[in-house]
Amino acid sequence: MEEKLVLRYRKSASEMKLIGAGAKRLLQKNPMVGDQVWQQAVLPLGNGAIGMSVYGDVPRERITLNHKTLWAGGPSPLRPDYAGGNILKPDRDGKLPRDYYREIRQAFQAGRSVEASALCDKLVGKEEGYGSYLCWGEWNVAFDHEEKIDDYWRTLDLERAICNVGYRAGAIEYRRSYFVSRPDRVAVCRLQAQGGTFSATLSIASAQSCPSVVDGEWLRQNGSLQDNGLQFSLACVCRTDGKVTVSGDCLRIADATTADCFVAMDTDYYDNYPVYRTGESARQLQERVDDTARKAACKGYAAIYEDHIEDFGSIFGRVRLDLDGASGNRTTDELLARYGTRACAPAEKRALERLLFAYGRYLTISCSREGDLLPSNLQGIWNCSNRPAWSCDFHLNINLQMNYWPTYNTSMAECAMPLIRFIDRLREPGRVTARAYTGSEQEDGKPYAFVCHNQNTPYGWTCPGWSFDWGWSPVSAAWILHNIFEYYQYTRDLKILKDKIYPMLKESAAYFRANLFLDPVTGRLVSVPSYSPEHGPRTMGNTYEQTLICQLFYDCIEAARALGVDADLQSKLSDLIDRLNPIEIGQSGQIKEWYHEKKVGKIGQKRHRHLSHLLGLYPCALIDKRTMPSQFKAARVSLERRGDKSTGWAMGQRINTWARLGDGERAYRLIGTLFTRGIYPNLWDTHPPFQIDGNFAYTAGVCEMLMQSHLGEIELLPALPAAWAKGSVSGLTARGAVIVDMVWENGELISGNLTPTGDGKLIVRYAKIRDYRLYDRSGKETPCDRDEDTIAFAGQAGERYCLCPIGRVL
Ligand code: FUC
Repeated sequence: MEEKLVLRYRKSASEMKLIGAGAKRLLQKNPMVGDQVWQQAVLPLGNGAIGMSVYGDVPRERITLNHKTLWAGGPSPLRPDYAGGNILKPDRDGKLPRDYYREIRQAFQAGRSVEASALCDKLVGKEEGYGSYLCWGEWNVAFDHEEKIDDYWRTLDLERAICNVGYRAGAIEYRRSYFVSRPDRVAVCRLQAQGGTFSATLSIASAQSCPSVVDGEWLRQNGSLQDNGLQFSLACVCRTDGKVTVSGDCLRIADATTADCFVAMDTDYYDNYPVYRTGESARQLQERVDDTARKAACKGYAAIYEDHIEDFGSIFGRVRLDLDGASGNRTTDELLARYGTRACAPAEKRALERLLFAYGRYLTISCSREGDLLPSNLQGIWNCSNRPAWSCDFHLNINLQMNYWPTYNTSMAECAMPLIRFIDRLREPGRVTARAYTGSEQEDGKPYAFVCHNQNTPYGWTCPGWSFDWGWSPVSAAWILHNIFEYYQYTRDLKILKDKIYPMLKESAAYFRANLFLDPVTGRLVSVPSYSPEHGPRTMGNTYEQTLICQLFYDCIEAARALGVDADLQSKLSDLIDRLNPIEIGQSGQIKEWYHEKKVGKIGQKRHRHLSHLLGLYPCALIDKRTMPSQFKAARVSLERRGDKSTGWAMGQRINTWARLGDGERAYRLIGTLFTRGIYPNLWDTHPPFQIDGNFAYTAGVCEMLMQSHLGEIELLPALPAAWAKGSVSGLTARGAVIVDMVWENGELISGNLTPTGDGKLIVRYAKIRDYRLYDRSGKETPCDRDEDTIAFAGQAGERYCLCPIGRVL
């Protein structure tokens, strides 16, 4: 029987053994590593917008509260000139960034690259107003019982998205349950005692110095951020069979066997450029939040819980993975600690690998739901600090893309809607950046193209960063749009393609069409200046930029074709693609990262974490064994030379990239490295510090090892490692909106089900497909065209096709 997908602990967060020598001390030395207990041991819950991270401490519970929109920065009475970081006024020499842009290009074209490189420092933005994602505060429940307790346990149930804590103090069994409901938009907490009653004091400590006001069974916090006046409001209402009284700025619960608390919270953030506010008065916001809490309290715990289970499960339950593992009743932290040791049984490893796969899906659903104004950030939505690493922002030179890598193939496409919305809302400020930095405008001065660079915030901060070397990255837009285009590829939703996605693709393509120039040395059309993240050097074009522009043009053409529009543009873009020529092989047999590179490792950092020159292999599909066999081989050389050791997310990227190379054993080796170096006891991925992208990359990577679907084919078990010889998966989605289920044994497919949601030709690739037959739902053999390793057939919407070894009874 399949094990339940539950993270289990026998210790509260504050009592857990942390990873890394002197982990707690590290915190004082380097605030960038974050609060160690929090990042390694809390258990996260979320409904997309509201986040809770549970410590489960005794006798005083701690829960960090977050709201996705609680962001400093952006427009503010303190910053009347805020303009998304863009420099819009001429400098002392009377020049605008766009003037420097022209000079840089001309200097590069004339071969004066030293001068051109130096001038790149002019292509920066202003730091002021960047802001940061903030912590809302901490919810505390101090229980009256004695400190000595027995039988402590703490779990996070991934299928129900609920965290439970239990223990015994004296003769009384205590139990706490937490979840965050999407349908009712509240964080919910149930405190219970069995065998007696309990008393406790409930308070919320604001991280924004906002006092709590208590009144009857209500606790409220209403305030605004000093930095930008963003208003926030929280209302907590407590219902109990005991008594609730006011005690200072706390609620006092006494003589209760059950107390239910419902917390609603929100801000007046809205994604309307350039105001970024709903326009509500403080009172209107308070009333809205109060109303949400009141409705929840009236509806009651049981009904809210039931709707929550249904809502969460409706997405989470689509995919099942079984790797033939068994955790042997070990706790999650024990399994993790054993993972890299000889003592760890293979079945224990399989259990943990399966759990981490599910966790990536759990986290996606918890921090990115349709209707949210913002996508998930570097920590999803969970944050215990007002100064989180990298401001907990939206990084577009890989991180935000990575957050959404498993969204489509593991069947959670609607969770990408906040990403699509966010990028759409960057178009207006992004036009200002395009005009200011490159002069992309029509003859009448009207902007027609948008661009954004590496770092982004909720306040239209589309300028290049305040340092060229990490900030300038115009292809950030192209890359994230590839991810967004995949929404269409996986769902075939023509309406969203037409209304949202295609207009963005087209506008971004317009930017690059206007900003590609001839490199007289290579004869290419290049984006200039270019910088390969994050180790440069400053050049005329590089593989990273050329690849992503090329992919953008391909995506734009595919979208236009699907919609039957813009034939002219399609042919213009095809011509440009020919002149981009992104992939070149160097003297070491590697994919070059820069066009003047000869031997690998002579430019840049040999073991750099980014694999920017290999994006053509993954997540794009420019380099493939079928279409570019020599480049495919060269990609392997590059990947070998870059090495396996890296930060959390970069190990995740390597898993996916090795999977695309069809090397399951190497991908699996990286999984081992990730478990031993990149995962905390609460299964959050660490850069370090905690950065959630690596969690998503792992889940996407496992999927990529089991099924791939680029270039119009669905490939089954393309990179299955020996360690996963037996298993099954159901509910994956392939491009073309096809649901894929598989069962395998001894490393070979026992059955592969394909359920297309639309009519059309399907091509299936599997190493031993010659020995397989295809049947429809009724058991009738489906005629197909056969090639060496593929079959092709006409798929019909809703039919289920089953691939089975010859001679095996269905
Ligand atoms: C990218 C990476 C860094 C870090 C940051 C948030 O720029 O190069 O390692 O993950 O994003």
